[in-house]
This record gives sequence, C-alpha cells and structure tokens, in this order.
Amino acid sequence: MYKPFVKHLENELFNRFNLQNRAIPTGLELKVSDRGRNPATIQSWCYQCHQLRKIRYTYIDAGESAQILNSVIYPSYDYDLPLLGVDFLSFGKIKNLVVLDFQPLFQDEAYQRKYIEPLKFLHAKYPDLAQNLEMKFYDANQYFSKYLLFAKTDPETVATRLLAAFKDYLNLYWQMLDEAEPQKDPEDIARIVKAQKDYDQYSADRDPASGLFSSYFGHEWAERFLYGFLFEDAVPLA
Ligand code: BLA
Repeated sequence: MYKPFVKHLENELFNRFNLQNRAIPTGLELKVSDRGRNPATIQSWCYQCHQLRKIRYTYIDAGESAQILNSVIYPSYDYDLPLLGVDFLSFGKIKNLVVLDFQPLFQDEAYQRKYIEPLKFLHAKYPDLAQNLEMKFYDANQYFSKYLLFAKTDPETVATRLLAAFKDYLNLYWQMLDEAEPQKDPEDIARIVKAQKDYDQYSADRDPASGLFSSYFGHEWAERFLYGFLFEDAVPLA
C-alpha cells in the first residue's frame, strides 16, 4: 500500500544527498512476528548526510491486516528547520489514517512565519487530506504545525492524492533545506539540540504504536525499538 511512497522517498534521498548508512542497533532493523493471524514484518532503514543527521523510515507489513509507513527526518543540529514527519497507517484497508507534517521545533511567531507559513498553499491544495481531526495521544500545539495533513481516508485517495501531497511536501522540504542558513552561535545550536531531544522524549513517551509493537513483537522488543532506535535520544520512563 505504501511501497510507492518508500520508493519515491528512496529515489529522492539517493539522488539528492550523499547518504551514509547510520547504524540501527542489532536486532531492531528487522523483526518477524507470527503471533497474530497474519505474519508481521517490521523493517527499518536509517541514513545520514551532511545536512540531515538522521533519516529513518520503518515499514510494517502485516499483509491485509496492516500496512504502515513511519518516517522522521532530523536535520543536522546547525539547522533549526522543522523535522519531516510521516505516519501512514492502513488497517485492513478499512481504516486508513495518514499524517504528514513539518514538525516545528519552536512555536514562536518568527519561526512560524519562516518555516510553517510556506506550507499554507500546499495544505490548501489538499483539503481532502486536511480534516482537522482531533488528537487523542498528542498535543496538536506541540511539534505539529497548523498545516499538517491529517486524514481518515480510503486506498484510492492514498494512491492518488496522498502520493501527490507526499511529493509536494517533500519538494518543499528539500527547498527549505537548500535555502537554510546554518546557525553558527553555539547557544543557538544548543537550543536546537535540546529541542530535538525534547521531541524524542515527548514522542517516545506518547507513541500510540507502543501497544501495537508489543502485541506483534513483545514488550521488551517494543521498548528497545522505541527508546533505542525510533526516539533514541529519549530516556525510558522509570
Ligand atoms: C497515530 N500512529 C498513530 C497510531 C499508531 C501510529 C498505531 C494510532 C492510530 C489509531 O488512532 O488507531 C503508529 N507511530 C506509529 C508507528 C510508529 C510511530 C508505526 O511512531 C513508528 C514506527 N506519528 C509519528 C510521526 C508523526 C505522527 C512522525 O510517528 C507525524 C507526522 C503523527 N500519529 C500521528 C498522529 C496520530 C498518530 C497525529 C494521531 C494521534 C492522536 O490522535 O493524538
């Protein structure tokens, strides 16, 4: 279901950047479960390059019962750019939940003007994918922009509109990255390091996928995956 998205993302990354592999802790890059009715595979890829310190994406393939693509791109610490966040989920083709956003590190007005306002026209281009759904797990005002795409939709819309939106959002992200000026002041850089770390902590502690990982792959593996790979700068709750 989301394989064409992975293909597009990989083409873009490999054509635009000089990627190096970034290590994934042993045992976390691939896991197969046969606990459920359908065997489930979870596979992850991770890269880095000069401008992007962590590019990760994960695909869960549980056949008809679940198809999930999750990805976060973290810019290098000298760029205060938002993170690119992708969370596309399909359960049995009936429930399709898609989220795509430039996830802001800061909420002040200057930041919004610089990095979030440019998204406005894309958001307006995809009203069918911008449904103003309420968030139950996360606070919409923290690490989400007002121009996120967030929708409950159908496979047809995923294959057409969402793929187009994904390409548009990625293009805008690359353009912003091209135009971004690296920060020089150690204090500014320290602020970015802290904001990215806080994002990891916030995300790991609330991740709505934690139960899903546990049910497929066991609690211990799930915790390692969350705190050791997905959000590795977070520390596990006591
Ligand atoms: C919701 N994301 C979800 C849900 C799951 C995942 C299971 C709940 C779906 C439901 O309501 O039934 C799945 N989250 C994952 C997976 C991973 C993960 C598989 O981290 C990792 C492999 N989530 C993100 C990113 C964004 C994001 C990067 O990880 C940003 C685009 C958004 N996911 C997001 C939002 C919701 C969601 C906004 C709805 C949560 C809510 O209602 O508060």
